[in-house]
Formats: sequence, structure tokens, C-alpha cells
Amino acid sequence: MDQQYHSEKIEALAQRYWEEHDSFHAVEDSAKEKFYCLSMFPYPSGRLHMGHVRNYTIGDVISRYQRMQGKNVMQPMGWDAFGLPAENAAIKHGVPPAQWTAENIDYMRDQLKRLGFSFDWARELATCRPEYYRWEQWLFTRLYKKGLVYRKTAPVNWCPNDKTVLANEQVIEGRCWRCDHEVERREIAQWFMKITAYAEELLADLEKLDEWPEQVRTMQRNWIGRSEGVEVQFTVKGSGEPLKVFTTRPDTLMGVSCVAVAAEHPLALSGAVNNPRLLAFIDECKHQQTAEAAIETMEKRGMDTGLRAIHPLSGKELPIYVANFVLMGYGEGAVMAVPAHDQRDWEFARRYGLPIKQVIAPTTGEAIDLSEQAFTGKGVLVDSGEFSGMSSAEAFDSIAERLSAIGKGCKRINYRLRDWGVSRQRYWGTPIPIINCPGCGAVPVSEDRLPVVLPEQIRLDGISSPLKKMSEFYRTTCPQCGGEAHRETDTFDTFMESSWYYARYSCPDNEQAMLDGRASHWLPVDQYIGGIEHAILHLLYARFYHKLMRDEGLLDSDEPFTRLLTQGMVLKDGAKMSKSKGNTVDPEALIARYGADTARLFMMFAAPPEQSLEWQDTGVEGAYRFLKRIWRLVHEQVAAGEAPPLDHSALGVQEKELRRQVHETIAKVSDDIGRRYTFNTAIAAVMELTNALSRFQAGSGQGRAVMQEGLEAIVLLLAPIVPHVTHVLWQSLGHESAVIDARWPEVDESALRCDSQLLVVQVNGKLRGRIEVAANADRDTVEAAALMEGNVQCFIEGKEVKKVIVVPGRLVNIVVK
Ligand code: OV8
Ligand code: ZN
Repeated sequence: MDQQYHSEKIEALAQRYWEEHDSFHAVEDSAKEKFYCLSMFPYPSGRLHMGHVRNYTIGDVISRYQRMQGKNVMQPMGWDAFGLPAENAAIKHGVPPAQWTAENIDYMRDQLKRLGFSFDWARELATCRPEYYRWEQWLFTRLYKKGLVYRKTAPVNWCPNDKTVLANEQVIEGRCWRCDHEVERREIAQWFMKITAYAEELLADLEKLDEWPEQVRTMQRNWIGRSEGVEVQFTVKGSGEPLKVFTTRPDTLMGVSCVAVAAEHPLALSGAVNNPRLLAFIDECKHQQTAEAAIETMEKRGMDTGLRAIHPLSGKELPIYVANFVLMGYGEGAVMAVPAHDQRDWEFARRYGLPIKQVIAPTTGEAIDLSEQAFTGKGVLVDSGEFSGMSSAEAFDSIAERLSAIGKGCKRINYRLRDWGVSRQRYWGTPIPIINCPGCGAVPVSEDRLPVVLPEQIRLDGISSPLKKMSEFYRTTCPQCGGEAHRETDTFDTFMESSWYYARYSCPDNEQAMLDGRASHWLPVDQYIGGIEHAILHLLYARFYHKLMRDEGLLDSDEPFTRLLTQGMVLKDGAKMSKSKGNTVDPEALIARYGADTARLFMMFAAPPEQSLEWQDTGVEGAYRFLKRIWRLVHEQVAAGEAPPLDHSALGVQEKELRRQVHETIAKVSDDIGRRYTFNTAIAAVMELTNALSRFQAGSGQGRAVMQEGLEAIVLLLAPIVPHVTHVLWQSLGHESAVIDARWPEVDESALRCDSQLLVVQVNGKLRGRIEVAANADRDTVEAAALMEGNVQCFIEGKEVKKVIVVPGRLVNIVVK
């Protein structure tokens, strides 16, 4: 064993050992309990950043810990390889996206290996490979036949100058990122996955996910947004056509001031026939952004169509407005406005001079001021005809009943969740396996013609899709009529690939099927770890896909991820590390200077995993010093020769005390790592134990035996966190087998027991009594007990105690005058 700690040498040695022994290759084994640990796979963006290091260290610590528990651990890794960054790089540097991606993967794989993560590299996958995406295409065509996939027109961002569709991130303050021209909204045909068909189950099954952070479950619940309401049917005056709206507040029905419709609503268009001003307004609405967040903050505007709606209960005439905040894709594309009891409607009414009629009063009787703001709470109905006096809840039912009796409405459950639009007008993605035939329309590619391979030798200009210009790809024949047709050139949203990769890791080599029996062996994932930014969409889509695959008979579980850990951000000076802010710390430099173990230890020590972690150079230094310290302690122990076997009954008081601390630490660290995931406090406990071992003077053989036990415990407890240094230290401490094959240490209950000790008490050197105190009693306790002893008291009474000498484990001598 070297006297000095050389991280570079040690890390290369340990990594070579794992590689040669194929240590992390997981094979299905029904004799052992399986543990599937997964960290969110990275975009191959170029190099690892600190967020990756943190994510993958957490996953690796959990994996290695579970392995030491005797479980059959599977921890795979792969690449979320499609997406816009590769296209941007291609335009900038002229490298085809496939090549750029492959080079990044090679570089980042090497970085992951240098960090010593225990991935099963035999299961590596990259989503841009046809062996992978063919199964996504296959599932899509199956779902098409089941009616779970459909096509409809939907808006996209369009740059009229470049004549290209822009992704949301390519629209900067409403303008094109390339040419700065104002972006428009355009309706084009796109593909949708019917996630709404699973809305009820996606919501209900959140209840089963009791090992997910409550915050994430709440976010998903809100995203799905189930609400109970009533569908109310107004009638258009003159034509007598029905005009449907959905409301969650039917109790406010008698306070409606107008009905507002979306710009695309048929009534908006019919109102605009002889009204050029309205037509211009509708056109303007159609150009505005549709993202929900944008709608919330934008100015709410509208225009009267001149048409009138008849109220289903009062028979009153109400104006029909076109409003920019009503979206066609949501519900009926029409809403009823109740200004007195909805703040958005209140603002709208003030702007356009619509009546604000109170129909709900607070149950408390307190006064409300509708000239200030809307009253949005529930209460008692007023000024509502036969419904006046009812509570909001009673009125909900009565009004619903009344409406259904006259055929003007019924109760309905509504979801906020929309179907998932999966078409992207981009090159670097999975080709949508559809053939567009002039005669037959959209025809799915037949199973035996899959995969539809994305051509990789292309040139990108950043404007038109290269696929349209490649006749080998674009031109084809219709599977249905055999006539000339062309392939769909849109590709899938990359969330499609990341929705099922976790399942494919179980059988990445299967060329005959998407999944096989191994999926049921490994799934669900026991522990999933990733950034909080994926709390809604990715996790919801993956849960949806899981159910789709289950219903195809590919799996036998209902949910993909049993336990979820959402890690916090890595910050510097209180801000997120990012290239644009110029505050990044490159993990590569950190590893080069201190080694992977220091990087890992710092990451785990600096904060609990769910909280944000503030980067600190001094923290890194501290982690490094700690490793050197342990190295030194082990070196001293080893240099003094082999320690004798431990014999608990032969231990002295201080030895017993140290042993107790060793086993208390084992108990604490086991709980911190195994259950609480507070790796930082686990490390702090090991540091304290290290201090105790450093202070300890191992004079006797048994002292050295306790020291050996303590050092071995430290090595085992730290093995999941700093696997390289502990690999070497374990062997230095005299073990033939590798620390990765060692079992997690167990608490020896007898070491925790706090024995008592018998001490003699002298007064001025003469034996005057005996006391029994706890073996670990501190000096003050011993002293107090000695002074209290009955016989001793007779000899010191009335005298001045000059000093008390305590010889630990032996005697107490009281000097009096
Ligand atoms: C910093 N491929 C997707 C992805 O997010 C995942 C897929 C399952 C949808 C890092 C940044 C800066 C985490 C991230 C994820 C994983 C892979 C980043 C957290 C943000 N962050 N924190 N500090 N120092 N790929 O390559 O972006 O949430 O869990 O690791 O990240 S990714
Ligand atoms: Zn055809």
C-alpha cells in the first residue's frame, strides 16, 4: 500500500478491475431479489455538466448500496439522441447530426466511465438507432389501428420569411430566431396520441405511487385537471342552433353576461360575414400564441359578433363575443362569462361595459364590493329566481337537474389534459411511419416494412426539411392502392423515445419484438432519479406509454416507476449553472484535479439530494482532505501488521466505547442511505467516526482489533459513494475479494449495549467506597457519583474538595483539606 493517496492511479486500477470482471453486467436471476435502478438518460449534448454528475452519482450510490444488500441490481445507461440541438450544431458546423451525436456519445460515455458509475454497458441504447425507434414506429401503427392515434389540424409557429415551422424555443419574443421576422400561427395537419383516453386511470393510479414526492403527484394531478361540471346549452337567436359551453360553476348560471367563443368557432366566422372589423380581429387572434402560459398573461380582448344567445333558463338575450383567451381545442371552444364571480370575466366586463350581476353571496354574510373585484368563492344564491337561497352545492345539482329536464344540459366530467401532439416538423427525429396517398389519405406503413429509416447522409440549411428533397426517401407507393405516394416527413416529438426507454433496457438486443419476458422480470423500475423539470410531461408520458404497452400485452405492471427521487439543481453563487451565465464548473477539470471519488463525495455531502446544491471550492477541498485522511489511517493500521481477532469480552472501557460508536454509525448510515436518502448526514456520521478513530490510541492488541473493525466499517459504509478508494483500501485491510462483492455491515447489538463499570473511590488515597456507573459515563457523571457515595460523604463532609482525580475504568480519588 502506498503511503500517499493517488486518486488517478487508484481510480484506473479499480475501473480496470470492474471492466475485467464484468462486474456490473446484470443477468436475470430468479433466486435473488431484483433491483432496477435508473437515472434519466442524457441528451448527448457534448460534455457532462454538474447536473449529470449529481444525478448519476445519486443513482450509483443507491445501486451499489442495494448490491451490498445482496440484491441483483440492474443499472443501465443510454442516450436520448434525437432533437434540435444536433440540427443546430449541424447548421453551425456543417457536421451531419448523426455524426455529431455519435461523437458526443463517445465522449460522454468515456466521461461516465471515468466517474466510475456501475452501469451495465451491455444494455446501452441510443434512441437515434433504427433498432430502437423501429419499435416506436411499430407501436404507433398498432395504436393507429386501435384508434388511439389520430390526425387533426393544429397550430404551429410559422416564419413567413423563411417559410419554415419553428419550434417554441426558436421563437424569441414573437420573432424568428434566424431572420427576426414576426412569427405567425398556422394550422397544419398533425398526429396526436389519445392520452385523454387514459386520463381517468393516470389520475387514479397516482394514489398508488406512495413512494413519489407528494409535490410531483400534485403537479400531475393538476396537469390532468379533472373537474366536475355541467354542459350548458344556450341557443343562437334566429338560427335556433345550440351553443354549448362547459362550466364548473353552474351555480352562477343566473349571473351570465355574455357567451365568448374562440376565433375559430363557427359562430365567430358567421358573425364576421358582413363585418370586416370582426374579421380583422379574428385574424389577429389566430396569429397570437397558443401556449397556455402565454394566454394567462396576455391582454384579454374581445369583440361583439352582433349575434345573440338565449339563456336556457331565463330566456334572456345575451351578446356573443369573440375572445382571444378562448381556445378552440379546449372543451367546446366557448365559455359563459360571469363577471361577478370570475376575475377574468370581471376584467373583460369592465373593459367592454358588460353588466356585473351578483348571484352568489358569502355564507358568512360579509359584504362584498364588486366594483373592486369579483367574488369567486362559493356561498348562497341570490337574485337567481327559484334557486335563490340554495347553497352553491345544492344549486349545482338543482340547476343540472333542471337543465337536463328541459334537454339543455347535463353533468359532465372534464379534463384539462389535452391529447399529445407528437408531430414535429424537424429532420433529426424518428420518422412518422405514415404514407400520404392522394387517393387513400394517410396510410400506416405495414409492419413488415418497418423500420422507416431516417437517411443520415444529409445537408441541412435550417429551412426546409432535407427529407422532402431526397426522392429515395420521399417517393414511395401506397400500401393500400399501390399508387404513387409520398412519405410523411414530420418526425416524432423526442418525448416519444424517452417514454419507453426504461422498458427497452430489459431486452435491448431483441430484434423480433419491442419487449419480451425480461421486461416483466425487471419492471417496474424500483428507483428512478432525475431532475424536477421532468415532473410533469416526461413522467406523465412514460406512465401513459406503460399502460399502452401493458394493453398491448407487452408488460404486466400498471406503473413504470415505483419510487421516484427528484434531484435539486446545481447552483453557483445562487444561480443555475449555465453557459449563457458563464458560471459553469466543468466536471472534467474537477476530476482531473481531484479524481472521481472527490467529485462524488462532494456532490453527496454538499446537500440532501432533493435540495439545490451550491457549488463551493472549499467543499471540494474538504472532501479531498477527508479521503486523504482515511487513506492515512488505514496506512498506519496496515503498517503496524495484522491485528488479532476481536474478543468483545476482553475489551477495556475505551475500546468498548469506540466499538459502540462504530456500531452506532453503522446503524445511522444504514438508515440514512437505505431509507432516508440523506447521504449528506450519512457522510457526516462517518466523518465523526473517523475523528474518533484518529483520537483513539490503539495500544493493545484488542485496541488494534477494534481499530480494524472501525476502519473496515468506514470502508464499507463509504463504498457506494467513493468506490475507487474503498476498492483499494478494502484489499489493503487484508481482504482477498473486492469490496463490490462485500455485504453491507451489520450492527452488532451487543456492541451497542452500554455496560456498567465498577470504580473504587478513594478519599486522600484511602479506599472509602465503590460506585457503579455506565461504561460510557463521562467525567462529570463519574465525579458526581463518587461525591454522592454514602460512605465517601462521611469523609468529605465539612471539608473543602481540592480536586478530583479520575482514572478511567479504575478509580476516583478525592483530595480534600
Ligand atoms: C444543472 N434526456 C432527458 C434529459 O433531461 C431526460 C429524459 C428522461 C426526458 C441531469 C442542470 C447545471 C438533470 C436532468 C436529468 C438528467 C439528464 C439536469 C438537472 C438540471 N441541472 N441541474 N444542474 N449544472 N437529459 O441530459 O438534460 O434533469 O435528470 O441529468 O439530463 S439531460
Ligand atoms: Zn393510396
